[in-house]
Amino acid sequence: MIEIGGGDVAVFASDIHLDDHDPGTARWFLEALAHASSDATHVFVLGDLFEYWVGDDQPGATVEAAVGLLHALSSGGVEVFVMRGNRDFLLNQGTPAHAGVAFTDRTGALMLSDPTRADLFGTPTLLLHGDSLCTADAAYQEFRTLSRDRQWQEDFLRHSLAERIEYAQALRAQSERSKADKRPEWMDVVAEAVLETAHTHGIAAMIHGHTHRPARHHHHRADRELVRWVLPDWWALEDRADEHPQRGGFLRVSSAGWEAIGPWAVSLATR
Ligand code: LP5
Ligand code: MN
Repeated sequence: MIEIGGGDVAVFASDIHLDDHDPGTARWFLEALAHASSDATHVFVLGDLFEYWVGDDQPGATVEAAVGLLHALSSGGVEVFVMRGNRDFLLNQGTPAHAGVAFTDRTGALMLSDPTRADLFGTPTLLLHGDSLCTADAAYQEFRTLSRDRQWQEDFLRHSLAERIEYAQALRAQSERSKADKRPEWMDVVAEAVLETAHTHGIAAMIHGHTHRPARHHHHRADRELVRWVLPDWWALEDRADEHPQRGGFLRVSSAGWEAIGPWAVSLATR
């Protein structure tokens, strides 16, 4: 189990969806992460760092920039943890034809299982991407089961890079189409799943992303109290940031407490 305490400073982010199609967000996030990590001992990315990931040979300037920053952080002594999300579940899974270096070797990051239990200054906490809690979205859960199957992944990774990129883009388009037919509540966590997961893991706090509904929730049931932090997604929005103050930011956990930093802190404070 991961233990954070004493003089540690942990910084959490998720759902950045980095890709060359949106260099503004990439620049904003990488600068913000470098700044937020200046006194951090631990950095956690809880899934969907990338818009999609077709294998560790994934090309692109944005990938290079992100890898460069994570490497700089880890070589500077920060412990960097990366969890796979529903977009980048193939991170660090290898590619049969690729002689390049694995994501963890290039970045010095460690992959985190979903979920992972962590002790944060004495609070037993579960770290997740969040998609596993969206149990009302049956079509997605079916896809999730399939795409996390190692044999399925190996078969996919045997295709050429160009073919994998084509499949990924087709699947992204399919995802956008299928979301248009889904009720909004299907794309959020199910309270029962949250409480059941909390009970199974015996935790008092949860940190996840994925739903794009940043918040700090309090769940109560019988003998259990749970604080659930939902991290914000990132989207630069150029000049419309005022319309979406909840976009972007980190959760920072230190001996001073649990604190939202960045744009989303404003919307949390006004709740
Ligand atoms: O990502 P987002 O926010 O749009 O929506 C997610 C769920 N969608 C996904 C799919 C990702 O967007 C695409 C991931 C690209 C990965 C690239 C590498 C692997 C490529 C493999 C190519 C075969 O996760 C969406 C949820 C939403 O979150 C909210 O929780 O609703 O779920 C879906 O849209 C899934 C559909 O409901 C079901 C799709 C079935 C497609 C089955 C294809 C199986 C194999 C296809 C072979 C070509
Ligand atoms: Mn996600």
